[in-house]
Amino acid sequence: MRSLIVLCALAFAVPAAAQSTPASAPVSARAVELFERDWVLMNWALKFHDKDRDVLISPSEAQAAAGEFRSIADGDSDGRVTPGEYASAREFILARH
Ligand SMILES: [Ca+2]
Ligand SMILES: [Ca+2]
Repeated sequence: MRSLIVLCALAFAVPAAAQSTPASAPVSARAVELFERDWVLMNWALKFHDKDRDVLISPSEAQAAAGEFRSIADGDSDGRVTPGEYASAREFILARH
């Protein structure tokens, strides 16, 4: 009985794990990643969305580019880009631009 109480005390003594899941990255940061991962998309984004022509995709430029990419890629307009849709949009961009 006593050991149980000690265990409980220990359990409460351990600070609540400060491991709260990190807030999901802002959309713009993820948009930048999308282009950093894929040079085809990066070239396309630089060509059409590098508004200040510094040859860098800033978060706001990435967001605009990602928005356009999504509208190109989302063939069935369900609001999500599946890997298949992503691949065909990539092909489309590669062939056309
Ligand atoms: Ca730029
Ligand atoms: Ca879709």
